Amino acid sequence: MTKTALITGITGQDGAYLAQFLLKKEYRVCGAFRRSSTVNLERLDYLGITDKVELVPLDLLDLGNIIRVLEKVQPDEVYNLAAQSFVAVSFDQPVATGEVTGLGSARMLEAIRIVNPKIKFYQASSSEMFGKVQAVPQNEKTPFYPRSPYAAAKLYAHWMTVNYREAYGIFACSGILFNHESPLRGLEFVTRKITYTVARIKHGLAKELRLGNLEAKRDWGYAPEYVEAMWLMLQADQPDDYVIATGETHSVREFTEAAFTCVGLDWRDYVVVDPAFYRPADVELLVGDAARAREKLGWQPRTTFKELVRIMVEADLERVRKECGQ
Ligand code: NDP
Ligand code: GDR
Repeated sequence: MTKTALITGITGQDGAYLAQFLLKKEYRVCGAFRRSSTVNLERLDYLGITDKVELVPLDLLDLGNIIRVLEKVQPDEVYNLAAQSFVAVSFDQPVATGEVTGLGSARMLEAIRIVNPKIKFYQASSSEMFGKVQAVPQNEKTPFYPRSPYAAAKLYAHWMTVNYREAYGIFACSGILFNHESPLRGLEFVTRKITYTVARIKHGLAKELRLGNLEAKRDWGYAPEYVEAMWLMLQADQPDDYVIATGETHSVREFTEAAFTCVGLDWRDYVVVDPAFYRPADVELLVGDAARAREKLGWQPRTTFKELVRIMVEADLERVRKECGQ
């Protein structure tokens, strides 16, 4: 029988890749988007799947709206990917971030409890919850120490997910995903900012790349592989929480160097450190241990750091070529 999935945050990076993955598995995919003056379907268009997804307006701020959408769509699985997901902005908009990223998940869980507690639920949790890290590498047992309003909101949503599982028996999983990137990553995030600017520099359209903290280290994986882990979690016999990561860490400086090397340039000739991009508090080192996911879900990353950088640089070179009509 055809399964139905409801994905919140369908217009974002992960929403688009997850929709593509579930369509291949012959799901009926309903994509929840928030109403705005211009709905951004760029990523679904990029993957050529806009017409294959049933789009439904949904705002995580509105419980009544969520309840009506669940009643109408009748999903078997809900993937809650919607969030104010940019850490830097969360320092300027802490309350709005809490409303969407924290309480938004609580509303979704509450709606599931009211409409149909048999719906399986995936929560997009984050390695940012480890923040000022208490152990290296981080796994599901590592204590959390959030370092931003975004991370604090995600931690609330994580514990609500655990609580709805334990209190009401809902099949609710929290995927603690480490950074994952792709050509569909938003331009405000450091990896895409780097690869897009490198492509513009290569085409003579930019002269410099302004960055903040070059020493921050992240465990960067490839987004299309990470959405597979979300699905695997909801197919397991029992609901649980899983770290999803590559187990390797690299600094922003290393990512920058690798991206410039892809186009035969020396990063030191172009990068300007600009304190405007520093955060009031930053997360200095993340590296995940995904052993539980490997053992229980059979999930493993496949794309290496160097391959990831190359995929992103090549996609941006192609984009910039088209943008300047070459
Ligand atoms: P994006 O920022 O690309 O996408 C976020 C999505 O949330 C967009 O579709 C956005 O819609 C939507 N959204 C924002 N506010 C609301 C709202 N009030 N109601 C409904 N929808 C809303 O994020 P990613 O795809 O990168 O990440 C997906 C999820 O995973 C997020 O929750 C993120 O915090 C989390 N995460 C991401 C990681 C990563 O490395 N990418 C790692 C760990 C966790 P719109 O297009 O209208 O802005
Ligand atoms: P992050 O991603 O905060 O890890 O959150 P981001 O790419 O924004 O920052 C990574 C690190 O790079 C440093 N940095 C810069 N960051 C940005 N955006 N712009 C810059 O110019 C810059 N210079 C240095 C940052 O200080 C930081 O240390 C992402 C999001 O997808 C979250 O939603 C998700 O939960 C986590 O990944 C896991």
